[in-house]
Amino acid sequence: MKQEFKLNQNGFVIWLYGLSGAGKTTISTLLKEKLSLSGYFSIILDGDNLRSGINKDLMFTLDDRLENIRRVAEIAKLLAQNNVITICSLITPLKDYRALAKGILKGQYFEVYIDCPLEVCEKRDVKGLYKLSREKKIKNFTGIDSAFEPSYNSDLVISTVDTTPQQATQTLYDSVITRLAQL
Ligand code: ADX
Repeated sequence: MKQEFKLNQNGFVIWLYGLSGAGKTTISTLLKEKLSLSGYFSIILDGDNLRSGINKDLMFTLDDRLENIRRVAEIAKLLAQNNVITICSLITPLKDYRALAKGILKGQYFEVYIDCPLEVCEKRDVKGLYKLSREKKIKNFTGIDSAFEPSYNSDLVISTVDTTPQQATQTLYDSVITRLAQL
């Protein structure tokens, strides 16, 4: 008799939010690697990638960001319902947006604030976008001329100022493994 294949893990959504340049993408990638080495299958849904495909019709107005978050949360829900651990990496700048994601994902939502002050993100300026924003060559840039509201009641807050990406990921990984064991 054929055996139906099913992932031997519970679905779960790790939602990383924070400013551009805070370290979300780096930590997502390292977390996926660590989870994989422990036998967990995960998928990354990254704002930048999604915006070049399924969300390429969306800009950075408040309404479009809301729709961006809604779509990603719905995709994450489908994946998590099929036992996939889903790592979402989006700025998700407003509390209301995070509340929307949480409302869609309910008990499977695990919110992580990747905490890095604007000055530090701007100094890193990995993609050169802060410079463009200061020169007014792009508009509605988060933290400069578009709002960012941190909330310190997230499930986890990880500062990326005085830690290496590996240390930050280890903290996140430990917390995720604890939560997975409770599901
Ligand atoms: S969100 O606000 O809707 O959650 P999302 O995470 O999808 O944002 O996309 C953010 C990425 O888009 C940034 O990492 C950056 O590379 C790029 N980007 C381009 N323009 C902007 C902008 N005006 N504000 C923020 N990010 C921007």
